[in-house]
Amino acid sequence: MRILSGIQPSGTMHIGNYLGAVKQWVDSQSPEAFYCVVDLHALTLEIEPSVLREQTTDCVASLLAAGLDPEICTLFIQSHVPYHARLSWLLECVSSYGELSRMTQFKEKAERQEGYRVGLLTYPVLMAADILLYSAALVPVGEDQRQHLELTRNIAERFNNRYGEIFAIPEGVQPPAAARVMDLQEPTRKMSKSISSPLGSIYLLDEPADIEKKIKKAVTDTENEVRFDWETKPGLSNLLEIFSSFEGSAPELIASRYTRYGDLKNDLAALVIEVLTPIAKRYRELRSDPVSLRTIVYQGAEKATEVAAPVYYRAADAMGLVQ
Ligand code: ATP
Ligand code: LTN
Repeated sequence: MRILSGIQPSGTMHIGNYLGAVKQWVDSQSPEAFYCVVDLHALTLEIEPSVLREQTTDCVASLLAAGLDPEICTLFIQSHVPYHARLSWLLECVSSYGELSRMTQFKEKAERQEGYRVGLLTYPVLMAADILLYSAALVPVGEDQRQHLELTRNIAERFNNRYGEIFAIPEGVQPPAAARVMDLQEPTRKMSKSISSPLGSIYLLDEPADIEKKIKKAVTDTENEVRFDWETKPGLSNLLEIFSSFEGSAPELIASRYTRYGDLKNDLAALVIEVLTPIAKRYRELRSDPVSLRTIVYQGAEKATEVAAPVYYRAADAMGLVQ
């Protein structure tokens, strides 16, 4: 089954990205899986060119460290395959201003800055292009991307109705737990790369002592009953979902093992450290060899182009562009 997903090189990867998306990518790797570092998407918010350059390579190394194997799947950088931007333009011409301006993520991000970029508005169309170019059946993403996935399906269906059956209609896939990891300090807001929250986010490359500190300081509540209940105990439920995702058992079951918040936090910290430490070690090895990283993504872009180019030309032809 064809899979495509992407991640922005907009900052250091956190456990929300890992549990919500990247862990699923690793688990569903195959020659039919395409994963991209979406550098064009990262231009929708202010970012220094030198920072973007570094973070793009950091992101490639993090994905490999987390377990992607370029011998099995295809890993590439979005801007290396020019058909993404080209198809995005065609799809902008089948999308409406109204549907884009209704996107929750657009409204939230536009609110945070004056004079936001047009790319922030059209961003989901580029995401639709990423997905549709590969005829992806499945798109493993966190919960925050559900609305963008729905939009992608609508754009694809509209295109197919108007111009003929060119695009496959994709399905979003979310993990059973931790599809929306919340900030540890503000458990009503999602853990985010682009909002700085030093104590609220656990990064893949954090030192064990920092992981322990952040989990110990995570906001819970004034009761002392360990119960999985998002309504009344968002902080604790967030920790239980993270625990559940790392351990692979139900959050309710984990809750039943504890009577004290402190014990739960200690065990969770030990588990997170056990999983992240080898990832951080692999990251440092991989990141110290940028030439090999570049070779991997160049080869990835070649494989991606073989799939993307014919789909782009079929869409362009269907719309009436002379071939
Ligand atoms: P930003 O906060 O800057 O928008 P981000 O942290 O959401 O960035 P992206 O690169 O936009 O990161 O997302 C990569 C993947 O990680 C997406 O599939 C997204 O759904 C998932 N993801 C991001 N944040 C979380 C989260 N807090 N919980 C679960 N999944 C998440
Ligand atoms: N919009 C996503 C990142 C993204 C993506 C994609 C995810 C860009 N293109 C294609 C899945 C498929 C985000 O911000 N999390």
